[in-house]
Amino acid sequence: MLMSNTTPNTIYLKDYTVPEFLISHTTLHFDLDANNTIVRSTLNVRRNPACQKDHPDLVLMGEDLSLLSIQIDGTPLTAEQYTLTDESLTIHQPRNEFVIEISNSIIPSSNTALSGLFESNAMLCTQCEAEGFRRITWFLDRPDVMSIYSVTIEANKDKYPILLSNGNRSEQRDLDNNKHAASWHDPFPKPSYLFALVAGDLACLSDTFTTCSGREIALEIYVEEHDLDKTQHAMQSLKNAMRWDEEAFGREYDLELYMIVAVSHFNMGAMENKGLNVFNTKFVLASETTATDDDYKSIEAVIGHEYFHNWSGNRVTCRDWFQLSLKEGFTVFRDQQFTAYQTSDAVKRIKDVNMLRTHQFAEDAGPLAHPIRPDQYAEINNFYTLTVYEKGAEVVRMLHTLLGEQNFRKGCDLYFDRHDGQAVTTEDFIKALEDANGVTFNQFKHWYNQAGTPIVSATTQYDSKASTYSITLKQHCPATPNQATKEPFHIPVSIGLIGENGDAITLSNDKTTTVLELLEPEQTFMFNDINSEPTPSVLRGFSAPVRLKLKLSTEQQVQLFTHDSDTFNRWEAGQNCFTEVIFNTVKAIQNKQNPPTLPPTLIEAFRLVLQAPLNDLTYQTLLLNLPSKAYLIEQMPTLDIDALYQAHHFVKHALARSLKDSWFTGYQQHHQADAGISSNDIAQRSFKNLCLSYLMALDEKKLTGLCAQQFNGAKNMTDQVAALSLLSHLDDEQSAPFFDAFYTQWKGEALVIDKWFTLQACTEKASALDSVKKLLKHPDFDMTTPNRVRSVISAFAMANPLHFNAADGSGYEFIADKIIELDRINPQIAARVTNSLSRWRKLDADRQQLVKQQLSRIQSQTALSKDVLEIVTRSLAA
Ligand code: B3K
Ligand code: ZN
Repeated sequence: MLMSNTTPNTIYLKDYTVPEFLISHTTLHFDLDANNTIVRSTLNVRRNPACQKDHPDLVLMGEDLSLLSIQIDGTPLTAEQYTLTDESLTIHQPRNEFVIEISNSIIPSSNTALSGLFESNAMLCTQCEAEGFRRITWFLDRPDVMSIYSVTIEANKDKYPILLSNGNRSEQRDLDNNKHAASWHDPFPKPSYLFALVAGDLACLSDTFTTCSGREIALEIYVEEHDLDKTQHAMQSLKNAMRWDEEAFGREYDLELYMIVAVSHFNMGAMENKGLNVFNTKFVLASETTATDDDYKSIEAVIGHEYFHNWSGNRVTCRDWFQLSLKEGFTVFRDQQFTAYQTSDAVKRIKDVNMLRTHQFAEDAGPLAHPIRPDQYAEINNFYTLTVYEKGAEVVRMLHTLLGEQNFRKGCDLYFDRHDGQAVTTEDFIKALEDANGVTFNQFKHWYNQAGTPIVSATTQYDSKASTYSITLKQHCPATPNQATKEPFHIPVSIGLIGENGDAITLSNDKTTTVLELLEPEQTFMFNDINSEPTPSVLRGFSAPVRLKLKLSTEQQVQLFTHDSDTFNRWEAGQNCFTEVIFNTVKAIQNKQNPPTLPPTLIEAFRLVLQAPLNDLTYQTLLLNLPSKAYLIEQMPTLDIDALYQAHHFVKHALARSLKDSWFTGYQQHHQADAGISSNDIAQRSFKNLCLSYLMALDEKKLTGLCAQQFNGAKNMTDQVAALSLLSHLDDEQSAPFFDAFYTQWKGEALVIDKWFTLQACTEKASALDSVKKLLKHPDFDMTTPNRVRSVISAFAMANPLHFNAADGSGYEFIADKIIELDRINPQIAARVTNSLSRWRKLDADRQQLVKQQLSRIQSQTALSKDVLEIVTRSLAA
């Protein structure tokens, strides 16, 4: 804890030095008790030959620990031989090689920060990434110290019949006093952040997986007994992921056992601890009645993500936390490829880009912008960001685009081979891709050290006499904190040309798509033998994380929306048209003029898509979806939230009215209350729920009745939540009975009740903030459960921009109160919520003042965590 107004200590990448000592073997003994756990650790320590320092001290990190005893090579240390502070245990000038034994106690039941060893319901479990291991015992808690772990856990047999740790089981035995012990050994050296321990009364779903080399792996998913029937999908997802990683990346699983444990109290989605993943229940548990189709998909994606870390993160890990994107960006790219393979390339790409542009671009445009490999931090947990993860994945995707599938794979094979068992840097990753292919990526590396979203402006010129078509691309990247100017990026711009009749034009590479490599601030690319002026389809597949500025006429956009063979750009054309229409409507509202009417060609193009039988109905649904309000907020230089909502409603209403019959027919054709969870059922549901949302925009009694009918007759969570979400904006008298019915039906199902909280926190009704305040008094609300906090407080701050940005500042004040309260319980979660106050520069002058007041109020609190202090300080910095 820090005193108020102190700037948190900053750690710099440039200061990195190799560790002075290494720990070859770590033996841990736990005597578990929720109120007093005794940890005994035995570390085989030796001087690091790579460190040049003479007689260094051994500085072990530790936090919130009580020291019981300490000895070296069997002899207790005298008081002069060591120094203890709140953050470290220093052994003065020890020998070159020795065994240190430390005994300490911790109190898991009071660990509400959920970092280290903590209690969740009746179980005990750990979270060590990034720096939680030091809250268990003193250690060289840094990722470049990799050690082999042997662990013994001792506990009461009734309370904790299941005792788990990393690696393979080595022994289980009974002890006196109704206790028992289990021993585990993990043969793979690992950094402390991958250590895990779980103890509890858990039920288990078991299965097996036979690897490509014929080894049989035991698979075990542990949950609380009452959730056992919701684990099948997670198990199938795990098997799919294991198979895919063998086929797509040649990666085989290494231990005899792979375990997943679902816990209710967790700061994030899941954690890739070696052989023992710990998951938020949200990303494990699913049944048709309790989980939506999207929940099913995210479970498969997260299970895949954590599994893929076994190679990209665990076997090859990060040298230091600045390299976080080495494992996270790469693993997100791998999980995206996996999901695309399991579902649809087109749909997956659109969803990922939508998320990136809505949320990561916002981060890159605000005071918290940082490169995917940051060069400084105060609290590393604040850097598990969309930039490090999602933009990091885009950077890997660009490398994949530039090298092509096969060469990219060659590079990855070399990377895994060369660095197996090592802790490395993003430079090492690039070097492996370069060496495997005999190429260099010097300029490309700016993607790692420069923050901000580049703007690429494109202009075109057609010369009918010479039959040439040229495109000029200019790049520029706005300033970001600590980086006023930038070097030009290496940007792959995938492009195709569409002829007059809508056909794709064959380009000089005999293909209809080619990748232009933009390296200079400005570059012109020429296409020959082009017989009439084409429509350009630029940045196909969103080939780089940039903002593209390209002026196309409505006719050209409609042509792309109708004919582009690139599924991403086809969707993008529709989005661009509607973005323009909505922003024109915003302007009209601001100027108190009549809103413009929708271009008839656009409505017609929409009608065609709506009525056409397409192969991929989920893709068709996306084509018909208006740009979200969140996306539009990011696109607006100065936010006018009220005008934006009005304009969005106006355009949606106009589209709903123009195509009312088709929406209605679409709904009737695809609505089947009894449908299951086949991909076709899921696609039909997404389509008809979109139709329903247009119909509800008409605000007609009969159509509200249709929605109510869907709610009442719903046999799956997707339909129930889709209907309830549409009903949630009606006045209380109309919506309350539905919320009451939902609560009565699902009381006790925590993940479903989270949805109930969220839908109320996100209502557009004027009473939103009052209901949020009421929800916090609900007996099911609990500040120590991150999922619950996210379902109400984060939902309001991040997903209800209308009321969060209320003109009187009540939204900001409320969130600031909650941040202050939360910070004393769980700093990581509090810091996440604080992000919502960072984008004040895009608000009007009055609101800017209101947010700044709240940020300063938070900053002036005593004993603020460094997590929140860092976000507040950076948010306020000029
Ligand atoms: N590596 C973890 C995230 C840890 C977050 C620590 N604050 C999950 C993941 O990205 O797979
Ligand atoms: Zn990850």
